[in-house]
Amino acid sequence: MKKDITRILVTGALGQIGSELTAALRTSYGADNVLATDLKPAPQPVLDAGPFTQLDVTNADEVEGIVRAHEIDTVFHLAAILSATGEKNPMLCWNVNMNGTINILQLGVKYDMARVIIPSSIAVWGPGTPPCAPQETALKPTTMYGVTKVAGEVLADYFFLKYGLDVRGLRYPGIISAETFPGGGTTDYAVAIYYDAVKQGRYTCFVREDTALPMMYMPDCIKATMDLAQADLSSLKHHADFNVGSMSFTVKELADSIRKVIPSFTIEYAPDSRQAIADSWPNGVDDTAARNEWGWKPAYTLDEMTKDMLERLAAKHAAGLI
Ligand code: NAD
Ligand code: AKB
Repeated sequence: MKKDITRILVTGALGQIGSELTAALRTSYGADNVLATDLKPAPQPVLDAGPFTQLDVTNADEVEGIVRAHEIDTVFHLAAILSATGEKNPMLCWNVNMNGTINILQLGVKYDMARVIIPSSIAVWGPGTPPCAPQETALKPTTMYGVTKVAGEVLADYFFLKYGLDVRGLRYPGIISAETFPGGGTTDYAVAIYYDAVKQGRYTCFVREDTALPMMYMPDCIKATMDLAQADLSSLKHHADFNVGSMSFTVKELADSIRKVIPSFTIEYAPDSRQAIADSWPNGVDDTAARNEWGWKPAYTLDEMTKDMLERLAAKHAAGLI
């Protein structure tokens, strides 16, 4: 039976997804019931918005102290090292992603938690994956980040089978947002392009113009995460590895979408080491299981996202915030 979510811990809460997910969770569950944590210290606006504690997820004792002191029954575990940073420092990626995850899972069992949510990624796939990645297919990533995401999914499913811990996870595509700049991923170009379009009217892209990857706008990412967390356990056949799709586009199509709003926008290409990572991932995902098991349905199209992103970033630019 599904248990109620009441006292929430968010790890990695200052990151791209955490900064917006924390706010959404506070709206749904009450500001004082959502403890935001991160390795980094929080700036004043974050401290003003609700409870925050600095926390290193690789330190099991420190995490347990927080779980006990705040009577945590649910964790949204977002602390991680992403693909591009992970290739620069693979052992850091292994340490944070694997030890952070096992610490959270073990505490989930020890404190009989209602739910543990651990995001996965399209990085679980590698070369040879069908262009539209099926729910069930070989997982052979060629990045350390991908290795940790595959291991994290398998570990989480093991904790469900062995201990009955209600762990859930989604394979996010590249997430696009205007609130917090992404932290060291390969899909960061799909965010940076909007910032540079607004600030300079041009962008130099670190992957080729024909690079096509699955992407999702942040409001859909937040909705997917909150909806999966609240889904009926009895309707779930999958647990930690749901494919979730929204849109897929090439960089050229993305630039064309921006030109519908900023006709003078120009783009150049200077592919770097992140091209190989992008080339190892599929172009799209089949998310039939998420649609059937918990009703997943994205809302935004590419052009709707572009309009919203450019409006938000233009307002931030005008206010001197970017
Ligand atoms: P991010 O890099 O923006 O944020 C991660 C946060 O974790 C950072 O604020 C960082 O300070 C923190 N952190 C790093 N090491 C830590 C440690 N030892 N202890 C505590 N905190 C630590 O990442 P994000 O984009 O917000 O990603 C959140 C989750 O979603 C990750 O699991 C990531 O793999 C997954 N994901 C993200 C995307 C995306 O496009 N953003 C796509 C697929 C999957
Ligand atoms: C990255 O590029 O590393 C992330 C991801 C797709 O997991 N955005």
